[in-house]
Amino acid sequence: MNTPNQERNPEYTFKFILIGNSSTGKTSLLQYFIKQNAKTKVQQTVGVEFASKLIDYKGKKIKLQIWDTAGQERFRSIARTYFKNTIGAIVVYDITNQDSFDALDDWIRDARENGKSELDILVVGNKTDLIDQRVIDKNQAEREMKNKDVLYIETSAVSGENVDQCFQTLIEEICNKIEKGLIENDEFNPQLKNPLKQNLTNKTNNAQTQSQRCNC
Ligand SMILES: Nc1nc2c(ncn2[C@@H]2O[C@H](COP(=O)(O)OP(=O)(O)OP(=O)(O)O)[C@@H](O)[C@H]2O)c(=O)[nH]1
Ligand SMILES: [Mg+2]
Repeated sequence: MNTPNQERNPEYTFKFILIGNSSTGKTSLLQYFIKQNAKTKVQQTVGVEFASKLIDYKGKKIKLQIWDTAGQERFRSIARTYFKNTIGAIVVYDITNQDSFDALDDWIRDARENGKSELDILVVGNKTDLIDQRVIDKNQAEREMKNKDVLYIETSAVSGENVDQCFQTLIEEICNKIEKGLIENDEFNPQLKNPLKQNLTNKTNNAQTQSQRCNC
């Protein structure tokens, strides 16, 4: 269990963003990750939603701030404004939906154009529980994502398969880069960078989602 002090003073704070076509399961994946069970009714996201969770990674406390964007076209320009300071982008498609797979190039381009140069991108093929409806072959998807130089994982927000691993994969990748000195350590340690800002960011609650619009 996390103590109030650990909540206030995580070793790192990582900002992630969830993007991808509407109905691919971004909100469902986030809900599962936060609550550790499937949500029966999920509302289409309007604008952007926010969730925060404190993670233990190899003995380090890492605070994840996750922005869940709306996939509908009319919200796309809003989503682009949320890439500031984002270190991990999770691009979700639905393995039963060809259009959502075809749209990946656009979403990846958005992430690369609007995110930091160090931004790590993880593509997620969601809805693996719908085995009979799969239209995207797993091996083909893995090959294509390797060519695009992005990470790849398949998940189900209904069964929970690989949901934790999805976030874990990005955390691991980023921590490896920090260890190798490829990303500045203090970039994600607000205590080192700006103590005042740290106090402000820590006002978000752990493991709790809340709808809000924020341009931080
Ligand atoms: N079978 C199955 N259904 C899923 C899965 N993930 C999400 N869904 C369903 O797909 C629908 C869309 O899920 P959402 O989480 O709202 O999708 P979204 O990507 O957040 O959509 P927007 O907010 O419009 O961008 C809902 O009916 C979910 O219950 C999954 O892994 N398996
Ligand atoms: Mg949503």
